[in-house]
Amino acid sequence: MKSIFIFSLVPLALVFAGVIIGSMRGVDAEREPIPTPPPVTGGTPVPVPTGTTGLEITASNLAFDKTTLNAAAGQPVQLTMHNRDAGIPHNVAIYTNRSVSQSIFKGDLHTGPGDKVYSIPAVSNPGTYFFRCDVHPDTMTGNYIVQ
Ligand SMILES: [Cu+2]
Repeated sequence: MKSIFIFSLVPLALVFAGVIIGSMRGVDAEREPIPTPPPVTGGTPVPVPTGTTGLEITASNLAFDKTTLNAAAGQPVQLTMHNRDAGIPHNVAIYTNRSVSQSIFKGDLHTGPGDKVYSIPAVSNPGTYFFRCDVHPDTMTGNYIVQ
């Protein structure tokens, strides 16, 4: 009776050994570099928080698809920039006027293709402000209108 019991333990021990060796291999696999996922293009839009204006702009062929962005006075803006230009950095920066001597917001550069979400602080004074891509200041410009 005792020997039968021991024999029945042998397969169990083999299974245990297999699990342990398998988990050790798993640890080794975790040490290998994890490949960086490709940038998300046209993926799930980032939800706009309540009390925030959601805006979008597309940069394509070294141009913005719009020359006007409309914001509500006193309300922050979540601006999603879709950069369709592969290998080319763009950003959105907002200035008090075309002299660009005083900035309201300077978005980080983002190299396409992919999306970049900017959190622009609220502007309390209504008026027509100026936005541009700092990399292409002559061609990628527009009015940031606060009402
Ligand atoms: Cu640009």
